[in-house]
Amino acid sequence: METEQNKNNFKSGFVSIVGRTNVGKSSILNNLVGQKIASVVNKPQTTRTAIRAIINRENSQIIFIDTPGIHKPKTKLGDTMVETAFGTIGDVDLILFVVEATSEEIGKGDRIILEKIKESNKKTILIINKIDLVNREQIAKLIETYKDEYNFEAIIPISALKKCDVEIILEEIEKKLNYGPAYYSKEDFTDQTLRDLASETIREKALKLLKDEVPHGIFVEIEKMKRRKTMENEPIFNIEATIYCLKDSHKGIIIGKNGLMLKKIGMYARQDLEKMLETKVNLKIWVKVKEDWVNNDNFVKKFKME
Ligand SMILES: Nc1nc2c(ncn2[C@@H]2O[C@H](COP(=O)(O)OP(=O)(O)OP(=O)(O)O)[C@@H](O)[C@H]2O)c(=O)[nH]1
Ligand SMILES: [Mg+2]
Repeated sequence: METEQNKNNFKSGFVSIVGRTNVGKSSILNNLVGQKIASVVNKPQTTRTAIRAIINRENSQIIFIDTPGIHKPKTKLGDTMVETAFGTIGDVDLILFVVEATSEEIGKGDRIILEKIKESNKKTILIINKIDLVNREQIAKLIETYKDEYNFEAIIPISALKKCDVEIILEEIEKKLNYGPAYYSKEDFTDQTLRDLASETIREKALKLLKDEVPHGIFVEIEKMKRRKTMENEPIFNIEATIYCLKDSHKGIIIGKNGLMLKKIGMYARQDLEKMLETKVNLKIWVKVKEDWVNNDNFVKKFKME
């Protein structure tokens, strides 16, 4: 079908960012969009759902899908996360396959993803991330290794921490996309609602501050989110949230001695939320136990792709 934009050489398409956990997928997405959409933490399994981000360029609209990292699932939540990530491969126009420059060879996890890509036969750009951590020879060797495996549209070594590197990715993607209309309004930059962004912000702070298995078992629900005016007629957001965790002992750790840990999580989250919402924020957080929710179908279904 020929549309108005088609005639004007407008391009569009869906691009899924896949890769093992912790390789830097969400960092790439945030830097591409120039807005913090997805949580970035130096711990595995940070991203839990497929998060869409929209980039509007002069002659194209690119919709990125950040996916949960591929890992060996140990819970029903883990199963759903991996299913979601692989599920996107079939649905998109192009895949960004992210691997770490520090890998000497193709590891087991990367191999599984590579095989899925081969099966799909989709156009794929290989991103070798974290090149700031290795020397040139190592990058060159990794490129050679991957070249023999698949007919990649391009192989781009980057550091997700550098803005100019991510620009190169956008140009390469635009070249490979088909002509098509803009699917989203030009003002949109994500499909995440304010509630999603608020709950992710709180979860990210908890992930960063908590240790061991505690952070992986938390789930943040926004109970209330309302903009109102203060007595001085200043706008303020009232946000009430609950952090669910797996066990009583975890609840104690999250609240911390004299409530200090919860205070810290709340303080850092509030700072980010105030920046994001551009108003003052009044944030209240409760902690509740929801035993073994990571294996509870009713809870886990919230993370399934719609
Ligand atoms: N040195 C270095 N660190 C990076 C780079 N890109 C990402 N990181 C770090 O790697 C860690 C993981 O980054 P994320 O973006 O959360 O990784 P992810 O692939 O989305 O992880 P999951 O959501 O758990 O699958 C964070 O601590 C980042 O700051 C990079 O280019 N260089
Ligand atoms: Mg992520």
